[in-house]
This record gives sequence, C-alpha cells and structure tokens, in this order.
Amino acid sequence: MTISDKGAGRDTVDPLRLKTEILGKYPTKVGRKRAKQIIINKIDEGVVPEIGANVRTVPGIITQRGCCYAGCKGVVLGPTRDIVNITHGPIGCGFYSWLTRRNQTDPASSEDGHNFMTYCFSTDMQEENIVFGGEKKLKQAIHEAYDIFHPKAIAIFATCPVGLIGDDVHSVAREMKEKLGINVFGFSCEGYKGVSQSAGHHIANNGIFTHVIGTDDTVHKGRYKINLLGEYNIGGDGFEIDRILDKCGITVQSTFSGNSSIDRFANAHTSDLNLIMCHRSINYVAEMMEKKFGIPWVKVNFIGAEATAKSLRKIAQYYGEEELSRRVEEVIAEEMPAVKKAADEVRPRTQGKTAMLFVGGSRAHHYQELFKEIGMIPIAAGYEFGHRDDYEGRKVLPDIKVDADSRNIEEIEVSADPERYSPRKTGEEMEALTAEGFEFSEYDGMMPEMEDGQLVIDDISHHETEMLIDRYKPAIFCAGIKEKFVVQKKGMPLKMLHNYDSGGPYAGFRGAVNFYREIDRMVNSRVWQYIKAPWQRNPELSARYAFMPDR
Ligand code: CFM
Repeated sequence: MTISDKGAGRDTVDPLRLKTEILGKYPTKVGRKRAKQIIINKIDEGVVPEIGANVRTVPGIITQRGCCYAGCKGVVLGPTRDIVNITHGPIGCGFYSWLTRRNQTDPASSEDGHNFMTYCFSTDMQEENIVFGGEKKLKQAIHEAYDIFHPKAIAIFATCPVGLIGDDVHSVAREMKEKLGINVFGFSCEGYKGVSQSAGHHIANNGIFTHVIGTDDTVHKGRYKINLLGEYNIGGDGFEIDRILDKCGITVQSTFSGNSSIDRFANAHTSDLNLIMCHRSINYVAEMMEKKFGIPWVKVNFIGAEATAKSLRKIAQYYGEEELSRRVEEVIAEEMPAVKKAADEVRPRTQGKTAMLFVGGSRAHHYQELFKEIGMIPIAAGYEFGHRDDYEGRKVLPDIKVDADSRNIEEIEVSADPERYSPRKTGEEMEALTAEGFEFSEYDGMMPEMEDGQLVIDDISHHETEMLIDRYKPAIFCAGIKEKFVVQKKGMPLKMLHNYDSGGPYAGFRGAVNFYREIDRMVNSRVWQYIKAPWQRNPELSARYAFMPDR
C-alpha cells in the first residue's frame, strides 16, 4: 500500500457486504447480537436507524471498554486535585487509573495549592483483607492520608473484591467524616457494575450531587456565571476553553471536573447556566441541578473551531445581552483568522483523506468536526459505551428499554429545594428563546451528522477493527492504547483520542490549530509503512510437537 492508496477502499467497499462478512465469522448467536450494533447509517426524512448500545459485551470478543470503577474514579472524580481519592482494593486498580488519561490541573489557582493528583492512594488489599474484611485497613488509610495531607475531602472508591466481600465503604465514610470533621464520602463503583464505565459515571454523578454540590452557598462575583460539565482538561483542553470564555467575559464558576477543586463544586449551584460538553459522562448532574436548583442546561461542543464559535454564540443568546454578544463576536473575529490560515495550509494535503473514530462516549462524534474542517471524511465511527441517545439523539430517550444492568444503578429522587430553587429564566423567557431556535436540554447525537452509507459500530470488537482497516485502509484510525500498536503494525497511524498521545490541547481555537497540524503530520508520514512484521518477511513460521517423531 502506498500513501495514495490510503482511503482508497471507500469507493470500492460495499458496507452491507462487509457487515455480512464480519458477522459471518461469528457463531450465529453472537452474529445476531452484533448485527444490532453494526449499522449502516441512513437518515430518512429525519428518521435515524436504531442501534443496539449500552448492552453487555460478548465475553471473549476483545472489547475497548473499561469498567465501572474506571468511569467513577478515573473519569469523573480523578481530575479533582484537592480530594484525596483512595482506591479501596488491590493495587493494580489504583495504579492503572492514575493519570494515564493526562488530565491536567493548575494547583496555583487554589489558595492552598493542594494537588493530590500526583499521588496514587490505595489500600493495597491483600489476601488477608479479602478473607477477614478490609474496613479496618480502609479506616487506617483514611487516617494516614488525613494526617499527612490535611485535605478538605477524602473520597473512597470500591473495587470488585470490596463488593464481593461486603466491605461497607459508606459506613466507613460516615464514621471517618464524624471523626475527622472533613467531608468523606464513598462510591460503590465496583468494576463489575453495569456493562461499562458508563455505570461508573452515573454512580459518580449521584455521589457528587449528594455529598458536594450545594454545600456552600457563597455567591461569587461574575456577570455571566456558568458551569462547564463534562470537560476533563485532557492535554490542557480545559485551559484553552477557560482562556476563550474568560476573554469573552464569561466566568467559569466550576468545571466538572477538569482543573477542578472541591470548593468550586460546592457552590456550582449558584451559577446561571450549565454547559454540557460530554453529555455521556455527566448528564445526570445537569438534570439533577435543574430539578433541585432551577439551572437550565445546554449542550455545547468546543471541539472544532466552528463548533466553538457556535457554542459561544449559544451562550450569548442565552443571556440575550447586547454587550456579551458583541464581545463574543469580537473574540471569534480575533481568533478565527489564525485557525483559517492553519486549515488552509494543511488542506491540500489532508483533503479527501479518510478517518475512523472509535472512542468513548462523545469524542467519536465531536472529533468528526475537526476532521471535516480540514476536508477529511469520517467513514466509520462508534462509541465504546455510548447509549442510544448519544447515537440517535435525545428524542429517543423515552424509547430506550431499561434492562436489568441499568436498573442496578441507583436513580436518585430529586425535587426542588424549598429555599434555593430559583428558575434562572421565567417560563416566558424560555419559550421566547425556544421560539428563536434555542435548544434547551437537547442534542442530536452522532448519526444524524454522519453521511448515509457510513458505518456506525457500537462497542467495536478487535475482529471488526481489523476487517475495517483491511478493507477501507483509512488514512488515520482514532482510538486508544489497546488498539494503537495493532493499527500501527498494519502500516497506519493511530491517534489516541483518549489521552491525545503526548499532545493537546485540541479544544477551542488554538486547539484546532494544534490538531490540524498533528493530523497533517500523521496522515502524510510514511513511517508506519516501513515497518515489516516478522510474518511479512518470513511468510510461514512452522512448529511441531516435540514428542512427534521426525517424518
Ligand atoms: Fe466523556 Fe471523556 Fe468521552 Fe468519557 Fe472516557 Fe475520556 Fe473518552 Mo477516554 S468523559 S465519554 S469515559 S469525553 S476517558 S475524557 S476519552 S473514553 S470519549
């Protein structure tokens, strides 16, 4: 394959035939199950095809997914610098969820300068604790962490064995909260709960809402105060978004949870508006805050320069003040020329090239924007653990069947706070905005924005990944560390869209420029094609049983 062949498969591959071939390799029952999760996109007068999602992975299929604990501790709570996050479990769980996601933080922005993210806290459970119980060791660990660091808060995360042996992290948390006089709270986020890390997001949302949000009523200054939900400051994305919002005169009261501190969560309920970046991981908090405090939420996307501009205009429209709208337009006008220039520079080399994106629960969608800005074509995409609404749009929510796995995750009852509930906009104001085309509590999902004939695959397996690559020969494949080396050995570049390899930021205007250049470099480099796997040099390796006599 040469560079010019890359993406050549797009014109010659029949997606339906490929799907049949992929499924043909599976046992019948598995094939039937996977068929529902492999969809050839076709939008018919606004009707989006139904996709199977948020269901159990077939054992042995080699999934990209992570576990519930990873979603709770690693994803949602992990980026908060001044909570001591203790993993109650075997050491591996703590170690492998420790900063590999490259979530950045700026300790200088807290008065006390606390930053515990550089430490990996774990109770390091041993056989003895599994047999005789680990609560005592957990209490000791909390005490030790408190004595050394004097944090404002300590959170405890349960791993699989904790649930199996029945250690009660919540009663330990209550006892230690009483004893130490700081906020201590636990999460029953055992790895096996739910079908993926998505369950962990929900559990984390419930916990942070119950134990932290609304615990401090101090109202800080700021004319336009927003919370940014579902932005985790991977590779510094959050810093770039903060820079832009700040330039517009918009105050970021709190970010959940990139570059965050617990104090900012505590009075997040004093903001005017919740902006949701990654809906999948944090929609529950937004909905609960709306019910309890009356804060509306809107979906935004700061991945892609056009999407960033659109999101800024949406915020300005919400406030409906001339001064803010003017400032937003000035900022867009100031920032865009550099972005356009960078896109124009790379486009002659990237135009028409193809990309595949298989990541998480929102980036496989959001990053299509950036590729399109440099003329690239996302030919196949899918989430690891997205739900149907992330694919098909929020309007399908009422049709989603709640199965036993989802029912196991607690839904907390929330009602309006008797004193603190205050709708930020009156009913008429909301209606007037809606009439202008403003969308509250709404998003379209990935599929309506993809072209007909493109493949949408949920919880892609290793076998499916290989078939896609072999047939379509995309110019670039976007996924994570588990896929990276397999794809590179096939002679193709892989961009990690979870932790950005060593790059970033890719959000906002400056991030877009970084991304264009990075992708240009990757799709136009021949380096991976020079690699020859051993079997390409020596086509056949043969082996025989030692006990067999020579023939
Ligand atoms: Fe949201 Fe995320 Fe994502 Fe996610 Fe993730 Fe992530 Fe992701 Mo990796 S919170 S759903 S659980 S945007 S860690 S920062 S990159 S899979 S697409």
